[in-house]
Parts: sequence; C-alpha cells; structure tokens
Amino acid sequence: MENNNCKSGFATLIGRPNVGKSTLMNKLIGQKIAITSNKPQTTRNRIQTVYTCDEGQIVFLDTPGIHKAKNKLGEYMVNAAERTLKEVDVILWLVEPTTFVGAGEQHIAEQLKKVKTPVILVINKTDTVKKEELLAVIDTYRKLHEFDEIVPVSALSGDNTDTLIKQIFKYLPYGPKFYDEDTVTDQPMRQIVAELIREKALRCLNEEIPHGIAVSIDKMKERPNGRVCDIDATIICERDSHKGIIIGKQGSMLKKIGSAARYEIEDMLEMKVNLQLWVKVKKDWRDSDFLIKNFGYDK
Ligand code: GDP
Ligand code: K
Ligand code: MG
Repeated sequence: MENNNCKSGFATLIGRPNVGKSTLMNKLIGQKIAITSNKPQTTRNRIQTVYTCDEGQIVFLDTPGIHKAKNKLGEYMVNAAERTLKEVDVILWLVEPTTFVGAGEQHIAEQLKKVKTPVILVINKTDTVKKEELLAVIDTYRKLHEFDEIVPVSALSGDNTDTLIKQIFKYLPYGPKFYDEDTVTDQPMRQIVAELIREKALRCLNEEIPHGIAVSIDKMKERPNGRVCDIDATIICERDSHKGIIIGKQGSMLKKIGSAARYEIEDMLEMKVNLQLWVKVKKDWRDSDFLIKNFGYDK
C-alpha cells in the first residue's frame, strides 16, 4: 500500500576504509550483503541495498571509498565514488571516533565542499569510546565541515541506528518506492556469491595477496530437485607464487576457503551447495581495462 506521505530516495556511505561502512549497511538491512573484513578496500563494487519501512524507502549505495588512485582499478573506484556524491539525496560520512584527522579525512572534506548534497556525519564504533571522548570528536569534525546532522552510532551493536534512519528520511523527497517491499539488493546473486568467496579468501590469506585477487563464477546452477546448487568458481591472482599459497599444502588452504564460503552460501541460498574452486594466474589484471570490465568492476 502506497500512502501520500511516502518518502523515497538515495543515500550514499562514504568514509575511509575500515570505518565500518559495510557493517553498518548489513546492520541496517538486517542481513549480509556487503562483505566486511579488517583489510582496506574490501568493497570493490557499488552495492545497492534497499531499506523499506512505513515511512518509505532508502536506497543505499555502498561506495568503495574516496582515495587517491594507484592503478586502473583504483581509478574506476574513485570515479564511481565521486559521481555518486552528486547524484544522491543525502551523503553519510562515516568516521572513526577519534580526534585525529588524517589526510584521508581532509581529502573527503575537500570533495564535500564541491557538492551541494546534504551531509550527515556518522561517528561509528561508539562502543569503543567514552562519552567525553565522543564530544571531542564532534568538536573536531565541526571545524572541518558544516554538517547537516551529526549522529553517533555503533554499527556492530546497532546502537542509535534508528536515529540515523530518522535523520536520513528528513532529507528524502516525497515519492513512491523504487523497489518492492521485500527487495534488499539489486545485485545479481552470482556477484554476491563471488564477493562472499573473495571475502573468505581475504580472511584466510596472507597480507601480501588480498588486493591482487578476483573471483569469477564460471557456473552456478540449481539442480531440478531445487535442493542443491552447483557452483564452479575461479580465484584469479597475479603471481605463480600466490597461486601456490592460495592452494596451500595438498590443497589445504583452498579447502579452508571453500568450506567457509560454502557454509555462508548455503545459508543465503537456503539449499545445499556443491562448490568447486579453481585458481588461475593472470598477471597485472588490475591494470587491464578488459579484465576489469570482465569481472564487473567498472560500475
Ligand atoms: P568498511 O571498509 O568501511 O566497509 O569497514 P567494514 O564494515 O569492513 O569494517 C571494518 C572493521 O571494523 C571490521 O572488523 C568490523 O567488524 C569493525 N567494525 C565495524 N563497525 C564497528 C563498530 O561499530 N564497533 C566496533 N567495535 N567495530 C566495528
Ligand atoms: K574493510
Ligand atoms: Mg566495505
């Protein structure tokens, strides 16, 4: 049922890597869509999630983060993020609860000066600080930008996220919902599965590898009985030495990544999954236009 007071619009999440953008998104939507890890640049694709309630609908864009590009893939990510700032109804800038303002924050503040879009400062991880410290953080950021709202939250516990939702709706225009009530993302299932596998690989592997891997889904097919899904996926890395590490002693690492991923995919698809994982080397894939497009990283 649509009422005349319904509000619908777009919000984007920006902020340095690891401030908790994906965690917040997952908390708000109530299920896992954006992958999270303690390594920067986990999120490569612009993931849309949809929040629906009586008041209306918020379509969230989980951006990869604004930073200086180091290669072609980096450029795609930065461009996507900057374009988004102008297109949305409201920007959520997520920060850590600290008074230290680094070059990354300065850069974001400069970008925000170029757009007229309202900005809500979201101070995340409030579960890690005392109230006095929080006041000092608010003070620090007030000097950096004229925010339309400042909302402290804990994405992990969900503390104060209801206030955040209310504040976001203040800036959305009246209008009908964009998506069905039960839509939570417009990402194809294959892409979510690929991201889940990549997340598990990032978590299991050594520091030096993660940024150089991609995952492609070669086959994903539900059996006619509707109880099993067969998935073939390839982890693509940049070096032969990486391939060895990803496979591990007698395939032990690949097994570990595979079973962790399978467990979550089964949970998400609500059926048994037969996951076959392969590893391939493609040198310098991050600098190749063709490969970036091929893996869907140009959004
Ligand atoms: P992103 O790079 O901004 O998307 O950050 P992630 O969502 O991947 O989170 C990075 C790390 O911070 C993960 O280890 C999260 O568990 C952690 N984290 C996120 N939100 C909170 C929070 O509210 N409190 C605490 N204590 N940790 C958090
Ligand atoms: K991260
Ligand atoms: Mg993320």
